[in-house]
Amino acid sequence: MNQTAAATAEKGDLRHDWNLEEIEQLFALPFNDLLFQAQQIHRQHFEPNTVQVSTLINIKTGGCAEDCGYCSQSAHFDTGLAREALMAVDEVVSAAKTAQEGGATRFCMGAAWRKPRTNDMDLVIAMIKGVKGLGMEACVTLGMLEPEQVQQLKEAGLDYYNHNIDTSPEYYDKVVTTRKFADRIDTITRVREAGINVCSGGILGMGEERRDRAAMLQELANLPEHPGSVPINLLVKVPGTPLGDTPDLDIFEFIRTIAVARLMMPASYVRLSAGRETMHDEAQALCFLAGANSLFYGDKLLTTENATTDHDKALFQRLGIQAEG
Ligand code: SAM
Ligand code: DTB
Ligand code: SF4
Repeated sequence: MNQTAAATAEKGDLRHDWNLEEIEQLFALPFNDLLFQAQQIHRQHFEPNTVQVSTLINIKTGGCAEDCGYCSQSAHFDTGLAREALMAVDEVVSAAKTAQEGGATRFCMGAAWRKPRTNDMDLVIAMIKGVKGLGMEACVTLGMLEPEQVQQLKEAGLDYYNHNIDTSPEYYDKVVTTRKFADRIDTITRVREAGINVCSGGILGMGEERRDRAAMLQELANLPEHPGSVPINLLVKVPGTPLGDTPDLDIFEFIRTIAVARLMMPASYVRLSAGRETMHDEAQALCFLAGANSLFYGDKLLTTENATTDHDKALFQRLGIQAEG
């Protein structure tokens, strides 16, 4: 079947009918075969040495009502993080300008909300308009959305909405209990149906099995449209969270997951996301070979450290990678 998967993707068809067994067979390929196939598919859809660069900002920090077991910002855990109110619009837009000067083409604004309140939306919309006014793409991640909020975001010109499914439906309640997997899919559906690009992926290394990683990719690829952007995060272990001392995932399993995501969603940007700060350069290089073609650029993610911009500039140079745009 691996031949079938590769052959189908070669024809340029985007499949939405993946079954778990065939995905697990891709995972089980010898590492070199898997990376070779993924790189071949990657080259049919993308310029191979170009990486899309997004910069993150946390526009509202901490105090979140949800209990996501990985998150520094949940009010359920004591992680020592100080809560902060929603940032001012001009501060956000000036941070976007700095990111643009540094080479980012997309600015992603994250808020520690279960869902935005009606009053919050006006400010978020002003932020989106400010970022768009600079000529950058705007992305926000605000939690669950009501249909009218989705419409407001669309009217503001939002390019991407990030809403991760994070893990398999089966493993979901081991990670978060304050919402259901289906809630995530509902918001993703509303966003897609409003014509906003979906950014959705997940986190690896939360103690899940390979079968969960396969099932997570199955959920993403079998959506009516593949998400335009698929962030693959490696768990950042935050002390004080339930997942703070989860054993390390074998880095080759992380790279395999990137390769399988590339094979299943050939035309999507696969983003090498959280976790780069602790990743060796060699592992990151293998992620690019496996088909990752987007990353978060900037010294900070939302609340934790990212690989530094100086380090990334040097890595791009050593690998002959160009930033897109
Ligand atoms: N509150 C909104 C939500 O959960 O949809 C938006 C912000 S939330 C911090 C965005 C995403 O960041 C999560 O879905 C998760 O995938 C990722 N994330 C959060 N904490 C992480 C961690 N410690 N390690 C890796 N990824 C993390
Ligand atoms: C995504 O998939 N990863 C980003 C972004 N989308 C919002 C967030 C990573 C957060 C890492 C932990 C932190 O900095 O708090
Ligand atoms: Fe809240 Fe998002 Fe963190 Fe979950 S991941 S606790 S929803 S900020």
